[in-house]
Amino acid sequence: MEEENDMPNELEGVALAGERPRALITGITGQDGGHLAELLHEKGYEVFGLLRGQRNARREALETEFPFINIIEADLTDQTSLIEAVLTSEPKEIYNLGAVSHVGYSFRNPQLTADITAKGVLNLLEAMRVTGYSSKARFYQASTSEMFGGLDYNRPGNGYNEDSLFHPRSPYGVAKLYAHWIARNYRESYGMFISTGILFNHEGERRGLEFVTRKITNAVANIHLGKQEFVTLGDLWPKRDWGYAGDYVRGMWQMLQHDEPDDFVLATGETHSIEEFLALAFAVVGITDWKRHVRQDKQFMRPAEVDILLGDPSKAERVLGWKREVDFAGLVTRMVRHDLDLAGRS
Ligand code: NAP
Ligand code: G4F
Repeated sequence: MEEENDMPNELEGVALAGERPRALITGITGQDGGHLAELLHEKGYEVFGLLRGQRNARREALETEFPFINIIEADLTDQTSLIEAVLTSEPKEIYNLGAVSHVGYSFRNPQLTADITAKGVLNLLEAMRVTGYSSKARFYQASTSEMFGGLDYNRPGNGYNEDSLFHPRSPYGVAKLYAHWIARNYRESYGMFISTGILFNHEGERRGLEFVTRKITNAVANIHLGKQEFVTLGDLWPKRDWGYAGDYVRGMWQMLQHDEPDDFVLATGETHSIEEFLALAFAVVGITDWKRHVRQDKQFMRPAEVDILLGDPSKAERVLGWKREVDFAGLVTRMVRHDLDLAGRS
């Protein structure tokens, strides 16, 4: 592949002499944004985070937890603001994590999802081009296992890899597929250093309460402390390849340190149902008859479901040396313990 990039390949986790590498993160208020900001700060980067909205409710928490972040007000749907963001931050690396990321929400707001999750990426790539940053900065695109769709006909036995067929099952998955391909297209067309991470579900203490894992661990903690009786969920049979977000942001960074831009799956290679997650989460607080604490409601079911996701991370392990450290049981346990701690304090 033709490459026009003249950046140093070996940041090696330390600040360059006399100059700290600068990174711009979109989606800074989200789960991955927090983990990544922390990681890059530890590695000596100057971190810039894109914050949207006139009065973003998460601004104060962001400033308190991460006082080192340089906040830039911008929105993925507003190209002028993105041009400003690139010029202000002068980044060596751009991590595009901003998106409508909730699959259920994307069915209710498909056009907004397309504007932000799909076209927002194009806006950011064009902002790089018009500012001359297409050859100065490396770009990470947050692609997703939702693009595969989990249907029988395209499901490889040992897990989806970078060459597997796509069949997205939600407006979110479709928007992410556009984003994935426009990122690859800009890499091929303009020689930009663009890597995509096809990440399977990753969770942790920073996970939003609207996602099933955190909704469960938060409820388990409250039920254990007598503050809640049951949790109301949608379908319990779908299976996901669940890993820990801290492991996955390390993989994002590794992708941008590699000498060639490429596409990488990050996954654990294991898949578990929501029922299994529930059983394990309740077991952490000693509850075995967990079914009496779970109700189901159609409002949490989707018009089309992704039945099973299982990823094959062998390329990232081989090429990048990436390895996940937290396993399924470790993930569930740390999330429940974290929520017990939080619920105990409130
Ligand atoms: P998340 O917690 O939902 O965070 C999404 C972020 O996007 C938030 O910071 C949000 O900001 C920002 N955002 C939304 N609309 C925006 C706009 N118009 N302009 C700028 N920013 C906007 O998501 P996450 O779990 O950290 O995931 C990070 C990325 O990885 C997402 O692109 C997601 O789709 C993708 N991904 C996630 C997983 C996973 O399992 N977590 C797996 C594969 C791929 P506000 O606070 O202002 O809303
Ligand atoms: O936690 P979820 O909402 O995650 P989902 O749909 O797998 O999407 C997440 O992972 C993707 C990677 O594969 C990311 F790209 C995406 O941004 C997001 O981070 O739902 C997981 C499963 C689904 O089958 C859902 O139908 O849990 C099921 N579920 C059952 N009850 C529920 C609920 N999901 C949610 N959010 N809330 C429920 O009450």
